[in-house]
Amino acid sequence: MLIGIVGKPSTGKSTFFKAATLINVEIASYPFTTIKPNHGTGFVRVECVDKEFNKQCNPRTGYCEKGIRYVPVEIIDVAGLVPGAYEGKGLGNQFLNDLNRADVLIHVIDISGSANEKGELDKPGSYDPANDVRFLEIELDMWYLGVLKKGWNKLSRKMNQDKEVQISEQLAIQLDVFGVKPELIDDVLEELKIPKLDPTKWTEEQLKQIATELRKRTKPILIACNKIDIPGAHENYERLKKEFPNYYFKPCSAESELALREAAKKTWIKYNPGDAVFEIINKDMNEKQIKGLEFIKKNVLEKYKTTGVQTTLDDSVFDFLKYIAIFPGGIKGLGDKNGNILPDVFLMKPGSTVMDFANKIHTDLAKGLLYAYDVRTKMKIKGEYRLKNRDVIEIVSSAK
Ligand SMILES: Nc1nc2c(ncn2[C@@H]2O[C@H](COP(=O)(O)OP(=O)(O)O)[C@@H](O)[C@H]2O)c(=O)[nH]1
Ligand SMILES: [Mg+2]
Repeated sequence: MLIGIVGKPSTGKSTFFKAATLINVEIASYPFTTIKPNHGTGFVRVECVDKEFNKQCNPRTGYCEKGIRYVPVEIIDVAGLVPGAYEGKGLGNQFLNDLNRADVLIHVIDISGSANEKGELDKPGSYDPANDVRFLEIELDMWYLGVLKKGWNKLSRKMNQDKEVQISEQLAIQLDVFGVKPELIDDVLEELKIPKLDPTKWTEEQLKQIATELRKRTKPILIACNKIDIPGAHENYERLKKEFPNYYFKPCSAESELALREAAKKTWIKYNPGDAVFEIINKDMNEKQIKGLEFIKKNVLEKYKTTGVQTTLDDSVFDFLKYIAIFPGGIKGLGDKNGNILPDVFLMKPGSTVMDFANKIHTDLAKGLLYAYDVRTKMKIKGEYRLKNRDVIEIVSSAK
């Protein structure tokens, strides 16, 4: 699972990334601070199953707080994209390629309208963030189109000579960097009603439609409306929701989330990422620090119930990609050989089966798969059983 943080410069991508990972990265009020992508581990929240078994879990990775399991996910923060990125503007091609493997994108926009199209900061309200919503999609779609068309002439000639060449297979090879499979191409062609028989006759417009549809399916976008703490931002947020009714918008203040997580790390406050409240536990903070926290409470948490960072990450994995969280466990006990209770949680694609789960743990386990147990019901289930979110599964295999 790889979540890509994207957008033009100065919208707060690195702040979002740092808040999510607590990795020290450069944050600055001038464009192109980030050139090399930042890679790190963030977390998504899953309701832990341990209390159903009256147990306390001991996570090997991530952590569990108040019954909520924070499961690791990979996050990448790429350099800011500017219009024309797909043609190489502002090193755009290179930055786009950093996103090849991303499963889902969080588009961080400056909803206060302070950053112009190049990411230069000005007064709030000086720029319309609606432009950014359109611009990013165009860049991504054109990027896909570019890859799709690379070698198109050669491919056309090949298909003219050999009628047996399967277009979906050929395109999938070309689009392999995005993880596009032949079945996905078949699906898209069917939906767009584009005949597979003679691809050499496809028009430029049809190629564009194909690129756009493949991009949508392999790089879905959530929009984090960042800097919601700035006056005037809320009005922009409400307006954009009306202007783009089918889009996902989440009010967000990455700077607030970062401040809260850092304060929690210093044990000044108790705060669990994603929560609507925090509690001050260290009374020795100075006046400025207390004022800062009060600002966040009043202008972000009380208004929106979350800073938006954690919720957007959760929604990207569970609402958008519809992933499910699976807990390995045994019917005779939930511990591993070291006595750790429910040490792991696996994030799996929708539709995953017991066999897929066994494969994810170890290919040998899958090869020798006999059956599995649904640990809650203690029922035996087969390899082809489709897993549900928060299933607890024991694999029984002839492999040691
Ligand atoms: N008011 C406000 N400023 C923010 C927020 N997030 C980031 N910023 C500021 O926006 C500027 C650009 O941030 P940065 O994370 O470097 O942006 P990037 O270029 O998109 O990576 C910095 O001055 C940040 O402090 C936010 O939630 N609220
Ligand atoms: Mg940055």
